[in-house]
Amino acid sequence: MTGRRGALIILEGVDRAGKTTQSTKLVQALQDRGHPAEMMKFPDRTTKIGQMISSYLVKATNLEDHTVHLLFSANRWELVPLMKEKLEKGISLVVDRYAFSGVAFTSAKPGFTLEWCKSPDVGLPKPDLVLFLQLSPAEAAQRETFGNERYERADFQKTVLQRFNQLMTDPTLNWQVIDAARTIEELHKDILRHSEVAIEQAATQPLKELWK
Ligand code: 2DT
Repeated sequence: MTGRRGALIILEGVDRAGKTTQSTKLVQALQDRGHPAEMMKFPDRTTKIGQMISSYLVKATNLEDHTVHLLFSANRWELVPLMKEKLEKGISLVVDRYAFSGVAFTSAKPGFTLEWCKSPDVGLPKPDLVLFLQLSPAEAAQRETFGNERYERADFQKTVLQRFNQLMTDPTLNWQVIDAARTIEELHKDILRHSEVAIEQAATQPLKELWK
């Protein structure tokens, strides 16, 4: 590889924290400042695997819990060649959810350990930055109501938040907790600042493997 690689930047957080709004704004701001950047989101509902996941999320179909966990992971793996290609070309990727959502949501179900949930995602491209949009359950409750998809329930989301907190104790990852209870512009400024630092650092470093 010659030249600078792009950075892998992930946005995580509980539902209604503003991940999608912030991902869109971040990509736009990076491009405006001369950093090639593209947005991705997981699950990517456009692939065949993604369509199975989508049908499960809208409750059109039921899938066994381990099975759907592995489908979410497979949906990331099927996009790894494309992600690597873009990163190597110097394009930074801003990704709305990644393996951390995968682990936090499944391990919030009874009978799942963090270790089991992490294993299918071991070896994915390792993020250079994981932004966690922090919003307390009380603050989240003041935003618009949940939709009708699976997992959109306050009690379940509370457990998901606990699992995210466990994942954030991992010192091998560059977690940055962002207070999402502020205005869209305030959050954006913070997120852009962290992202530009990560892009600068990633440029000269090889891409590593997650949880390995
Ligand atoms: P969106 O509302 O962002 O489309 O997410 N989820 C997501 C999992 O359970 N496992 C995963 O690996 C990922 C990426 C979180 C749809 C829901 O899917 C959950 C919310």
